[in-house]
Amino acid sequence: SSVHEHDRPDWNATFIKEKLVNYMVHDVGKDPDIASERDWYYAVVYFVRGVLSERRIRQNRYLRDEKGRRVYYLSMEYLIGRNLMRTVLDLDLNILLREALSEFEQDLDTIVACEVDAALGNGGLGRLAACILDSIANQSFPGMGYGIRYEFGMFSQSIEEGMQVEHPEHWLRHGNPWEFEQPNVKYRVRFNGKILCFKDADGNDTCQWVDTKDVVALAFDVPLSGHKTPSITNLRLWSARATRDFDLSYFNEGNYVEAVKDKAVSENLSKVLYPNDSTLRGQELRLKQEYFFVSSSLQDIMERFKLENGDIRQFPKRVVIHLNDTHPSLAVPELLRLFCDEYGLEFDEAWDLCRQTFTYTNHTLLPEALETWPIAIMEHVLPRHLQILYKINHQHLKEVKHRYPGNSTILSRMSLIDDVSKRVRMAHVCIVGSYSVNGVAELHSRLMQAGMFKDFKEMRPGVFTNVTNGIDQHRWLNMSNPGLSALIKESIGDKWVSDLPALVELAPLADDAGFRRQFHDIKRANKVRLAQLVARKTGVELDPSSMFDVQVKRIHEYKRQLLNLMHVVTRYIRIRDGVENDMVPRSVIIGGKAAPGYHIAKQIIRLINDVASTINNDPAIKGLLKLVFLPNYNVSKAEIIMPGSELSEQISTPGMEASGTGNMKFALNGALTIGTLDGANIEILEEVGDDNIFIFGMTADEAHDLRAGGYDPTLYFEKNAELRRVLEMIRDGFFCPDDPGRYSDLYNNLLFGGDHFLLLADYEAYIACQKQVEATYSNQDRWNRMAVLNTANMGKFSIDRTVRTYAENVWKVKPMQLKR
Ligand code: DL6
Repeated sequence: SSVHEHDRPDWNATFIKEKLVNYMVHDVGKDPDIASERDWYYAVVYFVRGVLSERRIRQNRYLRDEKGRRVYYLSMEYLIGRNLMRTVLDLDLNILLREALSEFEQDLDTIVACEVDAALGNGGLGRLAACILDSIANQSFPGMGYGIRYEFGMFSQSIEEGMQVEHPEHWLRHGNPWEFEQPNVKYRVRFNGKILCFKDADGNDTCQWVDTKDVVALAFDVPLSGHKTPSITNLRLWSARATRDFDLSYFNEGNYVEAVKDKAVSENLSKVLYPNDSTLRGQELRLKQEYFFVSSSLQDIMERFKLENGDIRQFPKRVVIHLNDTHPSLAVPELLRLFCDEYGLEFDEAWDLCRQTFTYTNHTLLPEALETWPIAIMEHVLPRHLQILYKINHQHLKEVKHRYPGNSTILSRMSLIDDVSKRVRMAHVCIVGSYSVNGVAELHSRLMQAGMFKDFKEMRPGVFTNVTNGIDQHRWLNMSNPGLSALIKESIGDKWVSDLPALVELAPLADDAGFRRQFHDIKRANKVRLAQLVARKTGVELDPSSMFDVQVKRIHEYKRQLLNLMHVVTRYIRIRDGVENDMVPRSVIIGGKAAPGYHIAKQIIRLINDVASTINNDPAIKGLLKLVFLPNYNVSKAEIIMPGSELSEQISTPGMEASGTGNMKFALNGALTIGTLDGANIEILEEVGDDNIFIFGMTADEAHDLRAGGYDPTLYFEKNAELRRVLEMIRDGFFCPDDPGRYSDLYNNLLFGGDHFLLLADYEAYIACQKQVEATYSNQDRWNRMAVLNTANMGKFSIDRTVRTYAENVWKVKPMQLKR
């Protein structure tokens, strides 16, 4: 049957108005005359979702017929944020919708703000995954994403008495109008049980996994639009259900409560996103979540493959499965299990097929972020997978021995199993199971190959590569900065919206005083918008003529929010001492969530708030300095923050931030970066040139050498009186006189805990660099020129380039665009 194509060029506001009334009456169930803004939000989403659904169905038919190679993106996190405005722009409905809605006295911007952020991710890794799906659609690659439909996404953060308080985010409270529940797409996922191994009738060794405890995975589809293309990307999210809503045996025994309890336990699997971005302690529930997600996704991929191709040996020709970090690493033993136990392939052949199927991205070098699972837990939860992992390891170590005969050190270093801690190293599983392994920025990929994966690189050099991250310009400029986008379109046209490198045509305009003035005025208006947000959320009034200096990201020691704070305190001291009356007025905005169990990160938030209330209430400051912690940083806040920022703080310890993507968003919106030679900052420097960025401190190699030579933070402390004063004020409770010992742990950690993140070593260079920033800001013409050149030179950081690189070099898939 033909799926009627609604997205026709002859649409007009009357047609859309009728559609909206239909959706309001038939799907929302409300009278349009008295419908609320939220009701209108639902009606509008149902309408655009309908268009996407038609496209999804037509696209799936096309892909089924064409039988091309497809990529499946497996990620435990997707930090999507709000979806409506971006979709409206993609479908080119902005003007028509506004017109249609005005007939009901409704305003699209107000309606868009009714959307709750879909926060199914922690930070950079989840946001990248969302951008990648968008770009797969933009460029019509045949691919889709799989994830978990967490009932509780990333917690929402409030600040109470200066401290972070976490609140559960029940984002599905009012339902999710974007999703399609697929009651017929469900799979059984097995846990626990035992393994029976025997010889079958032909004398082959066979294993059966029996007496398992099962859960059902139910699919929900969220179609994501591409920009002005009929292609979409489907995101399939799994929700856990009990195998039977009420276990009959309990029910027959009259034990109703036990039956309900069992159901609740099963459904816990998709209940909550783990709110840690770089440490995952080996909790059994997390392992079960990972397997739940991997098993259902692979069963679904297999189903689709079988529908299109009967020969399992062709699997890698048609299917590439991308592992977004190690979180989906169980896909490796699971696919092998399916090949051997369900399809009867021999181990060697099955392993060969697996290794032609997977690709893996590493997102961090922090050792504590590398997932390992205790063998004891694996044995209990996934006994068959542990057996398979042992078998893979046996095969792998045979290859290692062959390459390095008699070298037992390398053997134990490269093993999938850490024999000392008795844990499975999931990154090793991903590397041996994949035909491509990449880092996310040049430096990160180099350090990864020279450091933690060095042995693997030596053994399989062709497998390792780099794919520098990118961002989605549709969201991060076209949608969230309408003022600047309009100016750019007036000046150089709109090619950049789908081809970001075209922004370079702006570069000559950096020398045009009139253009710079317009650019500046737009920034100013965006600063006012940001100041309003800050005032609404914190009560602190920022002066839009002060410099907006912003650091927003997860709170982590390696990201060095504390170094930022040390600069603020330094300036505070100088102002109070009367040595800095010519200072450029500055508003420092910091935002980000701390993992709930990360004590030091929470102390950092508290200290920011203590310092803020001291400074902001000190009349001696005379408007020269303000500090504010903006609570509950999330995607929709970022959309206001990025356009309104002037200075972007990217000050991680060199060698520790894999890439960063916030750094790209700020620069695209004309903020200048103050940063270290870390992650993608280095590539931003290459693009904008060293005249247009503020770089300070050491390189990753120097940082490494400093540590190797026996870094002693107290030497820096002794040498620098100003630094000493800053740290002593923090230690002695200057900012918290009622509880003076509050920050002694932070102080001790820096001075006597080794200062692993090298704050003291970088302090002086950072303060000097901040002075340079100010000198530049005093010359607004120069600053604006630099800002324009930042926007103009961000072409490289489009997610479309990132995804194209994956498609061509890693996934080996080609665009398949459906005809309109
Ligand atoms: O690749 C996306 C993003 C990078 O931009 C950040 O630099 C990096 O910190 C982040 N990594 C994680 C690691 N989590 N785990 N595992 O979020 O990835």
